[in-house]
Amino acid sequence: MPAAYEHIVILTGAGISAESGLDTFRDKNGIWSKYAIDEVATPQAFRRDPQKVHDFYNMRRRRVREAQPNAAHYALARLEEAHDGEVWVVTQNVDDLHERAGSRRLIHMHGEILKVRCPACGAVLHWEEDLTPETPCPACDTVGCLRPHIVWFGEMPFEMDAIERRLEECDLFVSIGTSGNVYPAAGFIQSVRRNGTAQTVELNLDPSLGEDLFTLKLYGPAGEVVPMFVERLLAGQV
Ligand code: BV8
Repeated sequence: MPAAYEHIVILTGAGISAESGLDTFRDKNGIWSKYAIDEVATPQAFRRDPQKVHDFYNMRRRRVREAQPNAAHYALARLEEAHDGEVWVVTQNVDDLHERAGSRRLIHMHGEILKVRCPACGAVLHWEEDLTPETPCPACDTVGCLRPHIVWFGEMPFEMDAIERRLEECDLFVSIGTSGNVYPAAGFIQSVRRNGTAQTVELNLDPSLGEDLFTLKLYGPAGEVVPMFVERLLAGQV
C-alpha cells in the first residue's frame, strides 16, 4: 500500500536533545538565562571578545561529545529507514546526535559545533578540541580567525534554498522540541500552510509560540512522544 505521505519534513530544536543532557535555550535555567546572546552568539561578539565566544563553544562542544542520542533521535532515524517516502530532518541544533542515531537526510541550518570554519581560506573541518584565538587554521596556517562552523544571530542560516524546496513539496510537516522563537525556522510552519494542504504536527514538551498553526499536537517528553508518533505514522494511523 503506498505510504500516506510522500515527502515528510521534520524540524527539530533543542528540546529533542534535552533528554540527552544538552541544555535548551529558553527553558528555565536554559543557556540564554546564563549567557547573553550578544556576548557569545553574534559576529560582533566574536570580533569584540573572541576568547569569550571560544570559551562558550568549547564548553558546549565538550558537552556534545559526552552526550548520547536518545529514543527520539533513534525514532526519526527508524522513520527515515522504514518509511516508503522521503524523510528530511531540518535541525536547528548544532549537536551531532541525529547523525549518530542514523539519520542521513539531514540539514543543519544553524551549523555544526563539531566543525570549524576558516574565513581566510574557507576551509570547513571536523573539530573536537577546544579552540583559542591563537589556534592556527590547519589548511592555511592563518592565526586568529578560526571560528565555530555555527550560524550566529544576524547571519544567514545554511541551505535555505534547499529547505524552501523541501517545505514546498512536503505533505507532512512535523515540528519537534522547538519554542518557535527563532526565525526563519519559526516561520517554516507559515510557509507550509501557505504552500498547500500538508498535515502539520507539533511534538513538544509545552505548546510553542506557533501552536495554533498546527493541526495535530502531542505534548510530552520527546523521548516518549516521538517514538510513539513514529510507530503510529508507520502503522498508517496519522
Ligand atoms: C537571520 C546557533 C538574516 C547558535 C542559533 C524575522 C525574520 C528573520 C530573522 C529575524 C526575524 N526576527 C528576528 C530575526 C533575527 C533572529 C531571530 O530570530 N531572533 C529571535 C531571538 C527573535 N534570527 C537570526 O538572526 C537568524 N538569521 O535572520 O539572518 C539575514 C538575512 C540576509 C543576510 C544575512 C542575514 C539566525 C538565527 C540562528 C541563530 N543561531 N543557534 C548556537 O546554537 O549557539 S539560534 C538558537 O535558537 C539555537 O540554535 C536554537 O536551536 C534556536 C531555536 O531555539 P529552540 O531550538 O527552539 O530552543 P528553545 O530553548 O527556544 O526551545 C526548546 C523547546 O523544547 C521548548 O519549546 C521546550 O518546551 C521544548 N522542550 C524542552 N525539553 C523537551 C522539549 N520538548 C520535548 N522534549 C523535551 N524533553
